[in-house]
Amino acid sequence: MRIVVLAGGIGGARFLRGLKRAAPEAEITVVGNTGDDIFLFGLKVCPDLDTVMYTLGGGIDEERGWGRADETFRVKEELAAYEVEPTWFGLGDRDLATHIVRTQMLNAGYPLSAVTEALCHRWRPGVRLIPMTDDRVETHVVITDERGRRAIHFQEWWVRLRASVPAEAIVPIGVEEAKPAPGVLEAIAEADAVLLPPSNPVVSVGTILAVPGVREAVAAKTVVGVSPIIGGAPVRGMADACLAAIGVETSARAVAEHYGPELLDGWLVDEADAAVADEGIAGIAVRSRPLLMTDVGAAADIARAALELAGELR
Ligand code: FO1
Repeated sequence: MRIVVLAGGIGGARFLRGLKRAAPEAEITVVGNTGDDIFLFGLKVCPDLDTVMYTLGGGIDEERGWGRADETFRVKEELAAYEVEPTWFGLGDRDLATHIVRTQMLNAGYPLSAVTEALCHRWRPGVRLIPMTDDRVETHVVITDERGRRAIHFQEWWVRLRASVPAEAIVPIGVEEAKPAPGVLEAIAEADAVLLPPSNPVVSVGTILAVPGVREAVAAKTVVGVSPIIGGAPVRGMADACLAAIGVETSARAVAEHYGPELLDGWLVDEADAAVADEGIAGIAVRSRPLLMTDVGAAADIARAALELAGELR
């Protein structure tokens, strides 16, 4: 069975760990979000690609959900001692090696997809991880604060501000000119199912779908999504702040309607939102079941349910 997953960071990575257990024989291709990428100290940092690679490769810091296990922050401390900014982004010493290797390869002319493949030779995530595009896309957020109305990098809004200042607009800069990375459209076309994990529907899944050609390719397939919202709140992260920015209510129903029946064929909601399954959503088959990924087994059960629903709908 060939499965394609459009994944962002922590939620997507944890879902993928369950999917691997639920479908050990499946050929899984992950199309990773790169809108969160940021250049820091001359290095290209790819948070969502690294979170998937480390989580599936066994190198993730389980408690944080991002960055490396057994991490130290000596370089970060030294940079702060020089008073260089930004001091608000936690680049660990082990993690820096990934960004140094990535940046070296990019500077040597390798596309991000080739770099990601090379990094995965070490981590062996057990899936094919492809960035959504090899072109530069960077999500920026428009806010108004004491310095007036301005655009800041998504990571500054997310990490330094903790999304505490309303996002007036969320703009994936460069996405209109971006091309799907080699293999992305082919993997989607050959897939038996495309799964939308409980990643951020705006800045992760939404950004991947915004790469020209991707949404149309995905919409042609059997697509099942897993709600990132349970009982009106995101399980983790600040998807509510992102949904508010685009005028979408933070609910399992609203996110499915936002994706739309032309994209989604099936939608899993938590038992807290069973009413959505009872009432139904036009054009989308809704099922309710526990959606908290409390451990790998729970994530595997959710992934299995998503695959079963996809099988019903194919
Ligand atoms: N998230 C934080 O909340 N604080 C951090 O200091 C931080 C550092 C960081 C470093 C590398 C990396 O790959 C991810 C990191 N993240 C941090 C998470 C990151 O902001 C998010 O994973 C995504 O961009 C949103 O999904």
